[in-house]
Formats: sequence, structure tokens, C-alpha cells
Amino acid sequence: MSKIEEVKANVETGKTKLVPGLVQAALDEGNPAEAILEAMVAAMGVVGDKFSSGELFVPEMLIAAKAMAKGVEVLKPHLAGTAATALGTCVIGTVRGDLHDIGKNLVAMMIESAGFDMVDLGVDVSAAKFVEAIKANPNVKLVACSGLLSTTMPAMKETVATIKESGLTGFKVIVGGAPVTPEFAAEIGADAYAPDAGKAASKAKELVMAA
Ligand code: B1M
Repeated sequence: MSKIEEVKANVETGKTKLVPGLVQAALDEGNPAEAILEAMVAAMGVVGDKFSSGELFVPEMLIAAKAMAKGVEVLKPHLAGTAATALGTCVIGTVRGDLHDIGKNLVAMMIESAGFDMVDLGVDVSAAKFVEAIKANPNVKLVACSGLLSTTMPAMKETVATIKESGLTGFKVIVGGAPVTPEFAAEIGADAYAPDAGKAASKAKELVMAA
């Protein structure tokens, strides 16, 4: 088994203590950080499928998520570059009712490395909390909302509407997460949609530089 395959297998089975060392070994073997990340994301896909089919339950999903988070810590310096330009502040959060944060953390990391200062509100963030954070932080140029559950898509819609109706201006709103589509993003009035962390960072840069 290659080191990348070992990383995938150990994320899947939630081996929190082993994953960081395996990620480091995979890096030492010369594997690109992006390929290692892809393997970990694929592992979470398998975990999700096994959850859907009743083979795994919430505790196993949680442990796999912890294992992946430990692996991402090792990968972080290899994924995030240093930006030459300061693009302003980004406020990010996972919307109300939703506790998934791995994708949101990856998006935050990539947007930060594109040149934004990051204000991460965490998970289960209400629309009002997003608005408060925009008011409290000077120079907000981007608001990023993540959501992983189809049941929290209405909360994303409410968040975007509340932000847009707040009268606050000078920033763009980007949304994403597995159940979110470009059509849904447009329908709820978001300025942009991105399917993954890398594209979220390039889109963020493009949006702010065009404004
Ligand atoms: Co949950 N969960 N979960 N879960 N979980 C999913 C999402 C699910 C698809 C599993 C399944 O059934 N196959 C399913 C959702 C079904 C649906 O609504 N369509 C699901 C469910 C049902 C649930 C619960 C309801 C289970 C229950 O209690 N019965 C419950 C809900 C809790 C809540 O939030 N209120 C629940 C709980 C959990 C845990 C807490 C145990 C844990 C999360 C721990 C954590 O995040 N710290 C968990 C996990 C781990 C998963 C899976 C297995 C993995 C998620 C993940 O981290 N993926 C997931 C199955 C799956 O994803 N296939 C599943 C890896 C991550 C890198 O990908 O987050 O998609 P992702 O992020 C991507 C893109 O989506 C995008 O970029 C990232 C990659 O570059 N992206 C953005 C994300 N945000 C973005 C924002 C952007 C742009 C792009 O712009 C702002």
C-alpha cells in the first residue's frame, strides 16, 4: 500500500494518532500536498457513503473528521501560499444548524492564503451573527457561507437575505458546500458560488479585485 493509500485508509477508520505521521511520510515521499488532501477528501466520501448505507454511525463520522483535521494540520503549510497583496477581510462561517467544518476550514485556509485577513465565526452561525461580524470588523470585503446539509440550505438563504437587507455594503457574498449549486447561489442572491476550496480562493480574489 502506498503512503497516500495508507493516509486514506487511516482517515476512513479514524486513526487520529496515526494520520499526522502518515501524512508527513506521504509528503516526505514527494507526494504533492494537493494529492494527499484529495485522498483524505475521498476517504470522507467513503465514510459518508457508509453512513448512508447504515454501515457507520455518527461517532465514526466524527472520529474520521477528527483524523482528517489532524492530517490537514500537517498539510496546511504546504497548501497555503503567502500572498503578496492585502485584499481586505473575509468573514466566514458554517450557517445556522450546521456543524460541519472541515470544508469551511479548508476554504478559510485557501482564501486566507489568497491575501485576505480571516474572521472565522465557526459553525452554527446565525444570520444575525454574520451581520454583527461585518459591522464589528473594518474593511470586510468578502462574506463566505458554507453549508453541508440540505436541511440547512434555507438557513443559507436566510443568511444571504439578512446580509443583503442589512444595508451594509462594500463586500461580496460567496457560498458553497456539497448541496449548494450555482443555480441555488444565484437564486438566493449570492454574488458567487465555488465548488471547492481552491476555486473559492480564486473566485474570492477575482470578485474583490473587480469591485
Ligand atoms: Co455529516 N452529513 N451529518 N457529519 N457528514 C454529511 C454531509 C452527509 C452527506 C453524509 C451522508 O449522509 N452521506 C449527510 C448530509 C446529507 C444531506 O443533507 N444532503 C450528513 C448528515 C445527514 C449528518 C447528520 C444529520 C447525521 C445525524 O446526526 N443523523 C449530522 C448533522 C449535524 C449538524 O450539522 N447539525 C451530521 C454530523 C456529522 C459529524 C458532526 C459527525 C461530522 C462533521 C464533523 C466536522 O465537520 N467537524 C460529519 C461528517 C464528517 C460528514 C461527512 C462524512 C464528511 C464531511 C466532510 O468533512 N467532507 C459527510 C459526507 C460527505 O461529505 N461525503 C457528511 C470533507 C470536506 C473537505 O468536504 O465539507 O464537502 P466538504 O467541503 C468541500 C466542498 O463542499 C466545498 O469545498 C470543500 C472542499 O474543497 N465547500 C465550499 C465547503 N464549504 C464551502 C464554502 C464555499 C465554497 C466551497 O464558499 C464559501
